[in-house]
Amino acid sequence: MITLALSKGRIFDETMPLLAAAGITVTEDPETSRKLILATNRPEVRVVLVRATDVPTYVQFGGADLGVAGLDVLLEHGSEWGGAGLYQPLDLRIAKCRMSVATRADFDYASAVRQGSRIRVATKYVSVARNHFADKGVHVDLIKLYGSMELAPLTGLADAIVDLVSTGSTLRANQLVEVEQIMPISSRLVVNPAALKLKREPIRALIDAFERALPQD
Ligand code: PRT
Ligand code: MG
Repeated sequence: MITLALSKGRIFDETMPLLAAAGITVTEDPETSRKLILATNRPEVRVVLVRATDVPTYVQFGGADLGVAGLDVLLEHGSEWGGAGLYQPLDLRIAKCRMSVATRADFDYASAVRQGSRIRVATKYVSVARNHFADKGVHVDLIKLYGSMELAPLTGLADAIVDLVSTGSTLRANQLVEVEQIMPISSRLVVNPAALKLKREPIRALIDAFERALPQD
C-alpha cells in the first residue's frame, strides 16, 4: 500500500491532475465525504486527508509514504526538525503564491527600515520571518499568530505582517499594502526516505509520472 498525504482545498484540487496523469483517480470527493482515508482506482494507492501543516509530520514519521506540502509549511517544519526525515524530490509548481511583508498604507516601512527602528511583525511564519529580517539587518519583534494576520496591523497589534499573497485581494480588502516580497512559494512533493527504500519501484514510478505531468512554466 502507498499512502499519499494531502490537505483539502487547493493542494488537493491541484494535485488531482498530477495524480490523473499517473493513472490515479480518487474515487471520493473530500468536500462532501467525511472520510479521512480516500480510496483510489488503484487498490494499492490511498490518500489521507490531513491539515496542511500536518503533512510533513505524517510523512516524516511514516503515517504517509509521501505527501504534498507548501514550501511555507516545509520551511517552518524544517526549522523545528532541522530538515530531517524528508526527501524532497520535486517542486510540483502548484498552489503558487509568494511570501510577503505587508503593512497599513500609512506605515512608512522603507523609512522604518532605513532608520533602524524596531518593527513589530505578526506572522504564522516565524522562522521565515526571523531569517528574512535577520538577513536584512532589520530589528523585529515577532508575534506568532495562527490565523487572520491581516487584522494585526489594523488593530495596532503589529506594524507589519508576513503572510502569503496570491491575488492580493485579501490585502486590498483590508487596506494593507505589500511592501516587500520575501520569496516565491509553491508546493513540493515530500517522501519518507525509509518508504522510498522499501517501496522503491512504485514510489519512483509515481515521482516520475508527477514529473512528466508538471505544469510547464
Ligand atoms: O486553511 P487551513 O487553516 O486549513 O490550512 P492552510 O491555510 O494551511 O491550507 P490552505 O489549503 O489554505 O493552504 C495550503 C497551501 O497553499 C499553503 O501552505 C500555501 O503553500 C499554498 N497557498 C497558495 C496559499 C495561498 N496560495 C494563499 N493565497 N495559502 C494561503 N493563502 C491565503 C493567504 O494566507 C491569505 O490569507 O490566502 C490569502 C491571500 O490570498 P489572496 O489571493 O487574497 O492574495
Ligand atoms: Mg488557508
